[in-house]
Amino acid sequence: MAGSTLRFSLLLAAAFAGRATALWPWPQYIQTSELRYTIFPHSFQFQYHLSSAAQVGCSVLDEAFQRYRDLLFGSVAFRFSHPIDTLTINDEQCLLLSETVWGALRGLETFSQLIWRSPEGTFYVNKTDIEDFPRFPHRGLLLDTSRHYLPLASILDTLDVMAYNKFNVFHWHLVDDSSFPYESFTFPDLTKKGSYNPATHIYTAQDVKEVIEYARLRGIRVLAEFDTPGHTLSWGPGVPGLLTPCYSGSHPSGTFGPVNPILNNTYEFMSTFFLEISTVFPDFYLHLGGDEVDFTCWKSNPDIQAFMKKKGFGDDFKKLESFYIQTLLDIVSAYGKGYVVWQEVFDNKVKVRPDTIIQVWREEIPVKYVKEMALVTRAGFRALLSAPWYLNHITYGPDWKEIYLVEPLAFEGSPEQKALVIGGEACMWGEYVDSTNLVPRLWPRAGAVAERLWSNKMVSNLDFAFKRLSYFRCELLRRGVQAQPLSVGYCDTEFE
Ligand code: CP6
Repeated sequence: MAGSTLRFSLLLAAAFAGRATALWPWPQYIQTSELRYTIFPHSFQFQYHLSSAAQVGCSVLDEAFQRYRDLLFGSVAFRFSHPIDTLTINDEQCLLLSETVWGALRGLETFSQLIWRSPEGTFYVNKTDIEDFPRFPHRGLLLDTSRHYLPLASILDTLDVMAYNKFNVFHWHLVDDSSFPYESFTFPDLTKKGSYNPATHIYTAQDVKEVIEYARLRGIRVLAEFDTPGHTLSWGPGVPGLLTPCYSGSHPSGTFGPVNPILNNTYEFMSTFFLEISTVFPDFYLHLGGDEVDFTCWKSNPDIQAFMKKKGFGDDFKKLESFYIQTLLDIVSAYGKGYVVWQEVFDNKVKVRPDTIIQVWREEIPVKYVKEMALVTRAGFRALLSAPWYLNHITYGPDWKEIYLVEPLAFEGSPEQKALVIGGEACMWGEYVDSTNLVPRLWPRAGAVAERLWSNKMVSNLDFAFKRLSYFRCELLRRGVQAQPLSVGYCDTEFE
């Protein structure tokens, strides 16, 4: 208890220590002082410490040094291709210690947020000590590239801003009912017939590689989602026979429903398709969807009715859904991948591997999301929280506050259960979002989720958050991100 009291007083002290209040998200421990150092952009340089395991040639950090130099000093910076003679006075060095390159990346971001500029244009950094680490290991952001195609540049720009916020997982909801922009090399017809425009509105293998590498260099994993058996209308044209034909009375109506779960062909297709996906996306995890399966079409189809009878499923279509998902999960498991699924898979009592991650997204149904977190973790599964973090929902007013005040562990459960919450994700569904409105709708609102997932639970004062987030939003503008305002006011940097 003494430790947490101390932490809190440090936090308050820092709140009044001038420019350090610009940090977002707030670090775990910070000690700042009024003492400030001048930074001379022309002689400033990032260097690997002599004792560092990482040295020049570590692409993640070499490139990060370049990016942060540009971000901080822009065109005033002069790039050294050789180390300059260093007169090292202790007070003129800033030391960043980290066990991993990923931690060093986060530290560089924090450092960049500590530097400020006087009205005369001089750069300063206050004497500061920080110890930092994330509260949750999974800090994700979902983008939906099916309802509207997002140009590659929108995705890459988003990854940059994610890194500014210390997000570390890009959940790429690649395909859905509306379009299939992922270019599959095993099934090119999926894209040719399922994308909005196969000449322009697709992600080629090269694009996908670029996203993955751009994300990696910023310490971000790419979690690819291929959602089945629902949300798959766009798969239909490219793979004849994959979707269930719906019936009106005794005749096919000409419309299609979810993936047809009763055919061997379906599973053969999924085996081949997910073999490709397992190799294209290097992350251990794939997201297999499983949400919002509409049973109307399955119910109407006589072949499915007969299959239900044969299997003894009665008229419980959840059993049919479970049959499909279980088969799919076995296929993907065999490729050595782990998986994340939406909560319905858990709600419908599908037998999943014990290392499955359940993503909780429903606010109220079948139970309030807080209760769902308790149920999922009581069953021993790891959980991701998304229900209160739907950024596609907008209202007039400061809605970031509600987002910010969510406490992911505020459910009834043992410490072991709480430890199963690995984090959460902000979701930006795309029905009403494309590249014209993505950026201001995301930022700085997603930042509220980022701080909740990074900072100590006790960092929850709205006035303190408002000051820092407003400042951070201005910093985003300075960095070229069209982030929307939190309230009335202006930024010094607005018209630079
Ligand atoms: N698409 C998919 C969606 C949603 C989900 N899955 C969704 C549902 C409700 C709201 C927003 C988005 N558009 N594939 C649910 C996980 Cl409010």
